[in-house]
Amino acid sequence: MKSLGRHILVEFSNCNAQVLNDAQAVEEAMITAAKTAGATVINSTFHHFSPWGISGVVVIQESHLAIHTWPEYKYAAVDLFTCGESVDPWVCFEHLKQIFQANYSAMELNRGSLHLIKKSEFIPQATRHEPSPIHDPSVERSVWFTDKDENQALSLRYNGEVLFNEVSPFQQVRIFKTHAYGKMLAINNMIMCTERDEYHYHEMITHPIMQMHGNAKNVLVIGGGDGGTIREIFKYDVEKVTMVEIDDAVIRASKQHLPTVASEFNNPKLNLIVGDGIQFVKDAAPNSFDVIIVDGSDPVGPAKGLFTAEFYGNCRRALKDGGALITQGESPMFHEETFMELNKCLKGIFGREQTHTMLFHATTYPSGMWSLQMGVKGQAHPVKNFNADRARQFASAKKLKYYNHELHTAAFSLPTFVRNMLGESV
Ligand code: SPD
Repeated sequence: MKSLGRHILVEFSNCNAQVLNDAQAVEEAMITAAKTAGATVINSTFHHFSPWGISGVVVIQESHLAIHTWPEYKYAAVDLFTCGESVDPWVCFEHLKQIFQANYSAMELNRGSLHLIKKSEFIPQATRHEPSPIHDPSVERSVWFTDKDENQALSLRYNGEVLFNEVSPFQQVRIFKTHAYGKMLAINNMIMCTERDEYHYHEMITHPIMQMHGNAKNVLVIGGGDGGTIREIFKYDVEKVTMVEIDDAVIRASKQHLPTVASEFNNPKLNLIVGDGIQFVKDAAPNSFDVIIVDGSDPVGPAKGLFTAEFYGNCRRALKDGGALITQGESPMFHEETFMELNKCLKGIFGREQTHTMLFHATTYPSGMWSLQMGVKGQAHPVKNFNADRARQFASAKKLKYYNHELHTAAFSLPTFVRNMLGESV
């Protein structure tokens, strides 16, 4: 033995980009590479970056395998380091080369060359009596889903399994089982909802506008494919709810894995249309709806058109007089620009005095501070025309968990920096 360890540095190029962006596949490839070479896997940690890229380490009894991927360059940087003579790191290399369908260049370094270092007597101050436990990697797997922009992120740990994974014609729809928040729906690399905190969003996008209106019978939902918003609407005595969701995969994923969210799809008052909500409001008859709820994703992919003046102009036309619209309004901390532009757009369509902004705690959206923005067709005001007693009784009768009559008013009270962002006087 000439050295303590062998270290192979590998440049994998021209790889399969989809594989390099699939945390589960990369982790499996790395673990299998280690096992194929006869290494003993202790645990692994993989982190999925948003919008793409993966970092991960597999710790083995004989040292470690590490990777970072850049799918957009079809490139992965890989370190394969093994101590002793029992494991050949080139076996790991061969396995990964095949899985990534990669070209490569690689170099091997001897680490701890025995020409340079000598063994001395080492008497540890504390002796380990028990050998380190070797964990079952399926129990210890530690993979992170990250919703991020270039500078900020929110990450949730999940167990490495993807319960639903479909690339629809519009987007990638996935369900993960997270450790802290139960099952989670993600679209592309953005968190849409989790079992543990979905009610924050769904109660707040529904009840303030429904309580303000007071007698909504005909409601339109654009998006909302997980079903959480219609679940809340059906707590009212409505006559008809039309929901237009562009992506059937979101509905199927939610029905299959989020049954407490997708609980009202069989309601006979639901008119479910799988289609384009933007086109739907363009074609909608004027003065049709009491309330429109835009429960869309962030402004990328098919949701981009939900952030335009044309769309909100059509929505206003489709509202009855006295009706109102609410839309998920992004975050003043995470999507500052979109938040402000949307507000400007709504003020242009509905009027300055008829546009209102709410904030609530979205614990699994990056920054945790999320907005909902409302446009009113008429003179109703969400705080001044609000019947607190009726809202209190409703929230209590329906056992709501986030919304209550006091929060209704509080949600429209904005921090000074947000008012300044929106050009509203303090
Ligand atoms: N960044 C997340 C914004 C998501 C808004 N829609 C969530 C869908 C929940 N029904």
